[in-house]
Amino acid sequence: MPPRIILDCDPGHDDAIAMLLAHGNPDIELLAVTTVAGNQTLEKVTRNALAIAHIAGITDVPVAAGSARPFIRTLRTAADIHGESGLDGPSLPDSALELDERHAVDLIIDTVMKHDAGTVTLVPTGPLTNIALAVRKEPRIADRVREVVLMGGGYHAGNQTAAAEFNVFVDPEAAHIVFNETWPLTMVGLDLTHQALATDDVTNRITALGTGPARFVNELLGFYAGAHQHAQEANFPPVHDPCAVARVIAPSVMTTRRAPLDVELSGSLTLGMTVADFRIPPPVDCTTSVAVDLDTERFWDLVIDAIGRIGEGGL
Ligand code: PIR
Ligand code: CA
Repeated sequence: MPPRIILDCDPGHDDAIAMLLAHGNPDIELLAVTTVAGNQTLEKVTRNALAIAHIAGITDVPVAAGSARPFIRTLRTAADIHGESGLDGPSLPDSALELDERHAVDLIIDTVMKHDAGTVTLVPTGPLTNIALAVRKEPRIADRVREVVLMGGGYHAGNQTAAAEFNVFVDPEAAHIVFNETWPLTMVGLDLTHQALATDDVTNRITALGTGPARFVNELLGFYAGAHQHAQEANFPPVHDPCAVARVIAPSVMTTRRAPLDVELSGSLTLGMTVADFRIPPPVDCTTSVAVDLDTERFWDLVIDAIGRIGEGGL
């Protein structure tokens, strides 16, 4: 049976590509898409999620809106990278799809509880507000999910501050809850995702697919690359979020290292930093890991193959 995931996201250019990978790859089952404020406001990222689902023809997967702000802190968005809409670049269709009526937290809980224990993996690619709320509301999900494979954090440098990655920095208290739960957790952080660069070869291969969804992805990557060029003087932008999905589809696409993890909540320079304890050996009961090395070629093969399989998408 293919692994099943719930994608909790804040689309977001790379979140959009994570959705396409999860939908187009035959070796994973996308059970639900839930949204959280992060890259843009909840209203905007939710509209974006529905537009992406429309373009890709994701019609049989519930999409639910979740938390509009972090637990304690004021919402910070990433408009410098993702634009005013959260998904600047392509023109977005008015989606023919409707939102699930449930709050994202309830959709996550319902989905995990109705499937067999150990079969559902949570894949958060935005701030961790919904996931933290879900496990507080229904603590039984901690034993029931197979694993949490999240894009966030890093063990070597930040992107929002010197020490902190955006998703963790936006809602560090939520991240603290998620990282300290009993569920197995893999942190696919910046150390890994900065190996997933959208090079010219990647965009050329996507262009060659010649489909509507492929054009959509390249319009996304065009804006996203320009924003990184402007903000960070980076030649090719890191495409973070599909890395977490790829890890669930094909675990050997990256190497990982077991290490205890925690989230800094009080440092004046290090708020939102994820701290990995690399002293060896790791404690025998350690169930957290960090992603280290990406098989870049295989990763892009997975992404491009999935976009190809979506064909013209649509409804
Ligand atoms: C935020 C992001 C990406 C780049 C910047 N500079 C800020 C978003 C992506 O959607 C990804 O989930 C994560 N947050 C990377 O920090
Ligand atoms: Ca994201």
